[in-house]
Amino acid sequence: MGIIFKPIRWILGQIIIFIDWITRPKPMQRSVDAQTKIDQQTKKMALYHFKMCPFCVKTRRQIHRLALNIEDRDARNDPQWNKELVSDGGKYQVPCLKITADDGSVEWLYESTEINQFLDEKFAVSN
Ligand SMILES: N[C@@H](CCC(=O)N[C@@H](CS)C(=O)NCC(=O)O)C(=O)O
Repeated sequence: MGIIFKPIRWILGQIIIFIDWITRPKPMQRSVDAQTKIDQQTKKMALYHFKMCPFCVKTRRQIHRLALNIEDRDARNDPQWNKELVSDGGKYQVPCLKITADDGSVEWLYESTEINQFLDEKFAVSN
């Protein structure tokens, strides 16, 4: 069965990536100072994702729309990120946003809707 579903999944993934690419929202604009401040905060975040997962596309679009510089970590193909997601995050599910607080404590936020809401509440204001 995998021999049939794998190529179908791959083709669907490519279509999703293409549609995402041609319909990308315009990133929001901020002052240089505001963007620098936000870059400092997002330096402590990382998005564990799969390239072709529709839920990850949804979150990556939000990151793009909010003009956030958040490191992408491919949890499907990179064994380091795969292992870290499962052992530290608690489960093999993407997207997952790793958020490291100033005191060093770490939160692993799962669910695309929750991640998008978190980012929106934190970064949608432009100044
Ligand atoms: N409700 C979740 C669904 C996420 C989901 O189903 N992700 C899939 C990839 S598209 C996953 O992590 N699958 C794990 C696996 O392939 O084992 C969300 O909105 O984030």
